Amino acid sequence: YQRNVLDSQVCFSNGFSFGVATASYQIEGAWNVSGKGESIWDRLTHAHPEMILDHQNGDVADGSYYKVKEDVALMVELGVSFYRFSVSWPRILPNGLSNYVNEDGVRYYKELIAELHRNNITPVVTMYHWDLPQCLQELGGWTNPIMADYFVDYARVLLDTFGDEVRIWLTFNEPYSFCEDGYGGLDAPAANSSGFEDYMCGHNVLRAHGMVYRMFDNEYREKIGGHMGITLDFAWLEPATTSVEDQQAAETARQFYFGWFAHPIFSESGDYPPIMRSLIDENSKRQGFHRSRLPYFTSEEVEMIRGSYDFLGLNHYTTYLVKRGSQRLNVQPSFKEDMNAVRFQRDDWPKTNSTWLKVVPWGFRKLLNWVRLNYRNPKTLITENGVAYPRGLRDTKRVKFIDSYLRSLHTAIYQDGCFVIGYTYWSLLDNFEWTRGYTERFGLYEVDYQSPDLTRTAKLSAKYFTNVAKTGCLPNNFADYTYDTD
Ligand code: GBH
Repeated sequence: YQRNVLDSQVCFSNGFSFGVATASYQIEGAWNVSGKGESIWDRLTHAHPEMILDHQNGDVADGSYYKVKEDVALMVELGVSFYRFSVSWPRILPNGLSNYVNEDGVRYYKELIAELHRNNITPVVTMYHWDLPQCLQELGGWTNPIMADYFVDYARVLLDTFGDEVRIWLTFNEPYSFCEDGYGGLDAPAANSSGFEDYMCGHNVLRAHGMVYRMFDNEYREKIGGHMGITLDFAWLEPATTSVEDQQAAETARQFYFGWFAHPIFSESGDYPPIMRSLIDENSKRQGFHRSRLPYFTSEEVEMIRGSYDFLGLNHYTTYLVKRGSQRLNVQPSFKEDMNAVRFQRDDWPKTNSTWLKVVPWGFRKLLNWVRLNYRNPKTLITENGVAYPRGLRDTKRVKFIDSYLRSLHTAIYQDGCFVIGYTYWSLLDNFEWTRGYTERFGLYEVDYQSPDLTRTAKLSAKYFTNVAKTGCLPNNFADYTYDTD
């Protein structure tokens, strides 16, 4: 790797912020103490350890429930200006419903938020990062329309309890992931119902998001100020060839993978993407259903959801190529059959420790421009970007990953005019990576899972990220971080 020393330095503007992210189930541990209720991830990992790559669970995880000061100290060391974390719904409302609030859960998040403020770190709070109370799952979870009402009740408790101290809110993390992988795949609750329950989940989550945003707007904004958005997962989808067929397939795939949630909220017209609507309606009809498997919004719901954001939270990790699928309409309906496109990655793209994640920095710029053009350049916070490599403190590959993605982001902002206000690295710490257990390590800090206090140790990438966060610039002497300097 050679960089001309005369290259002018790549810097982000003063207002641009750097932060780090985590999520409750992935780091907290303390799964059944101090009144916390059971979540769908507690249930899945306990009942089906074989569904987790290393048969592990989040019972202990990083023990962050007991390490408020220690974890915030790491962020102080990094020099980041915000911390994105999520609240565990069953820790606050053990029965899922708002008639009983668990005071110890409230105490924990209050302490965390206070410690952040003491250190000038802004809390960015995700209301839902996948750990639904198990008792609500017994009612059908997100496939039950009443879940939107219960989510509103939960959100009200959060805004009443933490609204004075938290000004930046995200309703959901990656509805695509938890609806498709949860109701059509192997994430909790591991329902095997793609083409049905995934769409029901999405529908109710979109309603829930819109309802909470309107409640925030009507009842809280004036009192507490603040901003509310939603985090969506956008992998870039590039046509596999220049053929018209593959270009169409790629655009259809974008509409299915991110338009599903982005179009109803961020587009000018609202509602589901027209191509998704028409393909699923047609397929359902041909398959003999009397109604579309993709539910319809009322016109009031379309209006409620349309524009329900102050900013877009965007998670970006990787890129796929897309080609037309070979639709088999007589098989079991599914999201993939409806979309009739297949995504895959090139073998010569650099590998990481996640089978799904190849290093493709140019996709970041393309994706941001697609968002700019399709959704009127929304104010965007990158709420996750990161990579897993095998254990080790001298993680030069992670340094290169972050550096290359930040360069692509920089070009998208300063050359192309994409409206991005900050970047969040996933993750502060190695943590429980869902069905991949502890086998994928994304942290800037390594966690020693053998040690009784789950010792955290900075990787080289933490040193690199500190420099970026403190100066706002990417180091010219990039080589400092690619070989051993100590
Ligand atoms: C993010 O999702 C999550 O928001 C975050 O909680 C997580 O820690 C982070 O990724 C890193 O994993 O089981 O091999 O088929 C990113 C989107 C969607 C990527 C689900 C992985 C499943 C891969 N993810 N996908 S696999």
